Amino acid sequence: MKRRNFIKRASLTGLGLAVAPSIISCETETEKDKKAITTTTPVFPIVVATWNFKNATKAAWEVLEKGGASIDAIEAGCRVEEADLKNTTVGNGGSPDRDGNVTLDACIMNKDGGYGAVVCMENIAHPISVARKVMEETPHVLLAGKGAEQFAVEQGFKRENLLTKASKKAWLKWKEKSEYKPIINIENHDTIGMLAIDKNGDISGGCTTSGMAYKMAGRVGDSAIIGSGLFIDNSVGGATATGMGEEVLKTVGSFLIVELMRQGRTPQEACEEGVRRIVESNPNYKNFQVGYVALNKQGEYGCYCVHGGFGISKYQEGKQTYIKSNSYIKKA
Ligand code: SD4
Repeated sequence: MKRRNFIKRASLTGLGLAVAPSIISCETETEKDKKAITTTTPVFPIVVATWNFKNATKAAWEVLEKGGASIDAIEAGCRVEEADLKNTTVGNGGSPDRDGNVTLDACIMNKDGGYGAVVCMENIAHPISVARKVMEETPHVLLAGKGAEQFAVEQGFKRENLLTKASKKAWLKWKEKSEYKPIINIENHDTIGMLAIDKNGDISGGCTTSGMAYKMAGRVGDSAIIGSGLFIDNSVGGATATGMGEEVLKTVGSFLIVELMRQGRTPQEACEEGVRRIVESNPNYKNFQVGYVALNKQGEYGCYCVHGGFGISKYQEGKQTYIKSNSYIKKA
């Protein structure tokens, strides 16, 4: 029987491209095994995000390039989308629920396993920053609704109306029929999930959304829920999700992907397995989209989705790239 090694991947220290893999094995690894592992060259800093969020990844990259911490890069990047009035699924300009109220969900995780989140929060344009305050300034991890808004105001955030003219017009049009039928890659799929590794090799992540357009009042999706829309483990890597939140929640998708990477899968293999778990237990899978992106501590990334049409933006070595994701169902 082939011997299996149990490997804890590198805790990377030092700046830039430094490689300092530590291998913890409960059996003796062969010289060949050692070589296979130690030849992996991490390339960071790096930032990846769901969809083609060029401006967001650029803002994050600018922080990373100067030697900034990954948590600061994540906050800066996510804020770009939250402020973009044309993005109707994140922050200011997000589509409202069926009653016309814009309710936002966001979470952030840092290199130390810290987690902060807000769900169903109204009138505050930058939930990612409020989530960070929850993580750093309170003994809690998750604030909801009015309490989250009250906390944000106490922290100095401004109350503002997030329902733009365009979003209101679209909502009034939707109300004429009040049908809720997701259209793949169109209805709600601009949620930003972002993962970044800084020059020290530390990973952080964030995810921010207004959720499904015209959702039921009080509905909360996966994006702000630890392990579902986002999970970070600084000894392994991170994963984040976009798409039909209910499906991600039921399979605890991001946590699953990070655990699979811990067991030795590549980010690509782990994302594919995350999607497979969803489609194999849900005969309705042709009717919704879910997309994952994952990043391990070596700076290797992967992405996968149910339907074609999803992709990720990446900034690495001073260059921005859009990467089209492979999908479980091939695009017709
Ligand atoms: C949600 N996952 O609220 C979010 C929606 C989304 O791209 O990701 N849209 O279910």
